[in-house]
Amino acid sequence: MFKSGYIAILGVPNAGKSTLLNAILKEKIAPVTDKPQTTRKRLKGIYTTDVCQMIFLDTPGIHHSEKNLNRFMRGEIDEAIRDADILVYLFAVDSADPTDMLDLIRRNRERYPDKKGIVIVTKIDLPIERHHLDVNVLQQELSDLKGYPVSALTRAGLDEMIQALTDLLPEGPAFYPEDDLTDENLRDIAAEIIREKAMTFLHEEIPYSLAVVVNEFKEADLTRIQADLIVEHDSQKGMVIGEGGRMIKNIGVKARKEIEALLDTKVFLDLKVKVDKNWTKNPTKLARYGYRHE
Ligand SMILES: Nc1nc2c(ncn2[C@@H]2O[C@H](COP(=O)(O)OP(=O)(O)OP(=O)(O)O)[C@@H](O)[C@H]2O)c(=O)[nH]1
Ligand SMILES: [Mg+2]
Repeated sequence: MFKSGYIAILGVPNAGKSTLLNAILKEKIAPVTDKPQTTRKRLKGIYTTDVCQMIFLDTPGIHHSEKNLNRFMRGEIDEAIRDADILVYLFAVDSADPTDMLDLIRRNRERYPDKKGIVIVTKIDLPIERHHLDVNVLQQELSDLKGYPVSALTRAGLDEMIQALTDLLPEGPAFYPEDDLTDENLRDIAAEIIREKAMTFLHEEIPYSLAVVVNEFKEADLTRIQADLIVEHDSQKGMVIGEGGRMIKNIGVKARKEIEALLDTKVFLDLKVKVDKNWTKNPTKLARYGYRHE
């Protein structure tokens, strides 16, 4: 009996959702930074074994804000919940306040009483003085859900988690070829790699004002990629370019290396910085950068 299904990974910003997905796949397809709100769009990660196929949905972090971009991100979470057979509720040990997650779980239970759920506590590799999560509260509030501790960094507990998910999966066929890791195309993954590197190097509000557009993507022995880094205020442009162009150069070098590893070719990466005023607040502009629901 083969099993298959969709599994949404849900958690607050920075909980470690994307890192967990990359660890499950043993391949980096999801952007990860130390800053919250890295993931903006739902991302499929496909994990296939002899007995099952799990289609994981990495989601943006649960976060309240009335900005249009954040509204889009909340829509992405809602759609992932709707599509999922199993809901993975991810809590990081270093995060003390489970209120947002408990609210989400309550809402999901009312709306989708038949969906299965599982609690995963991650980042257990962190030193004990950084463990602020009150596991007793989770056990009281979520007594009907099984819980598993993991570390995406050391891979501790991952096999047990996969086994628990396998048990919960419904019977069904494989939806994707067994070698596929995602349905995302290389051009979009490259754009996310560039955004990830820019987010990592930049500070304050700039990471949240960035979009990346790939204008040219020609795969060859030397792959040619031209991309624009879009910011939303004139004052941000200079910060992204940096003194003497140093910032944009660093972003380019780091992104190029990772894209070369992904494509297994040499890459020529040309980055430009452009301003599109207040794009995060304007629905038409959001759609231009791929932040729209089909
Ligand atoms: N020590 C430790 N750090 C982790 C672990 N998993 C993730 N992190 C770190 O936590 C930070 C956030 O990780 P992400 O995977 O981007 O978190 P996320 O939940 O996807 O965040 P958003 O996309 O912003 O919602 C990064 O700095 C990761 O390196 C873990 O198991 N152990
Ligand atoms: Mg993420």
